[in-house]
Amino acid sequence: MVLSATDKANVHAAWDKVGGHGAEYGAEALERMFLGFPTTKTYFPHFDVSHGSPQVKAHGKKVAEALANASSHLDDLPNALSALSDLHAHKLRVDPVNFKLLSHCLLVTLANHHPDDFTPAVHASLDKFFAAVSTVLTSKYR
Ligand code: HNI
Repeated sequence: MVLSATDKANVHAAWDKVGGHGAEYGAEALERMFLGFPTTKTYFPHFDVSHGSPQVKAHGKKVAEALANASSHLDDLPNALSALSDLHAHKLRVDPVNFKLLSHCLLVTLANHHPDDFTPAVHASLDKFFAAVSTVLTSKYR
């Protein structure tokens, strides 16, 4: 997944817009994933996944921080996400299809909060970004 210079600029601009809302958006994306794709809940049997759950909020913050970190290391995602890649592949063993589901929910969440910024071009760049992150997080399975 190669991000062009324009894609990179779009990703940086989008993350600037997210600003201090990362944790909130992360939790919203997770809630959308759990509701829209209930099979994803099987990876979180130890979580209260109901609306407003403190566990979902805390996890949303972690996911958002990882994505913010990724967005500032677009030229070196494998290195920036190495530890998370080990975790998801070797310990959590999340089936790669689930990354597409979470990525979709992240896109919907961003579109919901920033409709005017979510142009087709920005949509495409963010989709490439999430696909690139997902590729790294699922790269150690095989
Ligand atoms: Ni994921 C833990 C980031 C996709 C299931 N995940 C984390 C952590 C981060 C993270 C950060 C916390 C690591 C730590 O504590 O050291 N996950 C991401 C990112 C993506 C992603 C950036 C993709 C964009 N994870 C997914 C998907 C699933 C998933 C698609 C399953 C549907 N992740 C988990 C589970 C944990 C987890 C399960 C452990 C949660 C816990 O706290 O027990």
